[in-house]
Amino acid sequence: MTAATFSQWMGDIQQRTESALDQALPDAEIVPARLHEAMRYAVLGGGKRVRPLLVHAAGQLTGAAPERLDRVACAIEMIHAYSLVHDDMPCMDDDVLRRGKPTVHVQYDDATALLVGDALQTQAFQHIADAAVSDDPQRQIAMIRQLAQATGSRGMCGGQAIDLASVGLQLSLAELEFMHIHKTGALIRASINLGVQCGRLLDDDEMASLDHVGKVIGLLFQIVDDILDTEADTATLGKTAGKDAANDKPTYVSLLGVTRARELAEEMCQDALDRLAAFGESSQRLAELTRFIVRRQF
Ligand code: GRG
Repeated sequence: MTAATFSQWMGDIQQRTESALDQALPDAEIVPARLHEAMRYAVLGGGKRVRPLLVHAAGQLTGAAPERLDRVACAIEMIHAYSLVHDDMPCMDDDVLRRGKPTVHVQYDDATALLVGDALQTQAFQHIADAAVSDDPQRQIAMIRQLAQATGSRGMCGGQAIDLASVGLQLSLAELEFMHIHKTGALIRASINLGVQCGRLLDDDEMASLDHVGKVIGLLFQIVDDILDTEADTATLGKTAGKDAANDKPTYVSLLGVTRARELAEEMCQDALDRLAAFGESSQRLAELTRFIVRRQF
């Protein structure tokens, strides 16, 4: 394992992801220039890049080539950026601030924001299909299928539909969990599963264990997001704080209170770390990243 500290590693992956995304997106001068400029505005120069970090950390478990991980990381980050652009639109969460700057529909217009999301989603699938991310073409097709499932109506879009239908309702913990396993969790889980599959094959038990880790990290990411929405300020988050309560949305905090929500996130973190311990040193970055996600301040 490299001697770099976790924060050096994180900075390195964030930097290489920025440059890989810059390369992967169409130039802002290419016609239709306004759409391409807005796509770049949505993706570049912001965000924690948690999903690319997860892809790279997971890839270390199977010795995956960094270039393959970049490709998967870019595809997933483009899908994530698309979801943020659409989520911020007036027909959904109606927000004006994202990653510390005006949201895409504010900076451009609604129609452009819609097209940015559409184009980023298709660009993501083109990007992951354009070059080998596995030695086995059948596995590559399976990976693309998994990403499609995580993104669509049985994944992130489905979770978003449940979220929109839940405003003003009192959900049970199980219902809240179901929503977030899909809305936020599916793409986070896919980040780990796809990152792992860029390298050597693992057996079914190992894959199942890492899939469980992905599910747990997806949920704890959302619990922390709910806590930060109540505790952090808008400047720190780079997005409007306090939106969940203002929109009467059910959250882990509204259901459990901050103290229990924080405890639950720590319990889930420990569950993930216990599973990762079985993979020894190769899981170091994923374990560190899990702790970072729980303790993050933004
Ligand atoms: C519009 C199809 C569609 C889906 C939207 C993920 C999502 C579904 C909406 C985002 C709204 C939201 C605030 C969800 C909570 C968790 C989350 C995904 C937060 C944003 O992700 P971060 O913190 O953002 O990784 P950065 O900007 O750091 O990339």
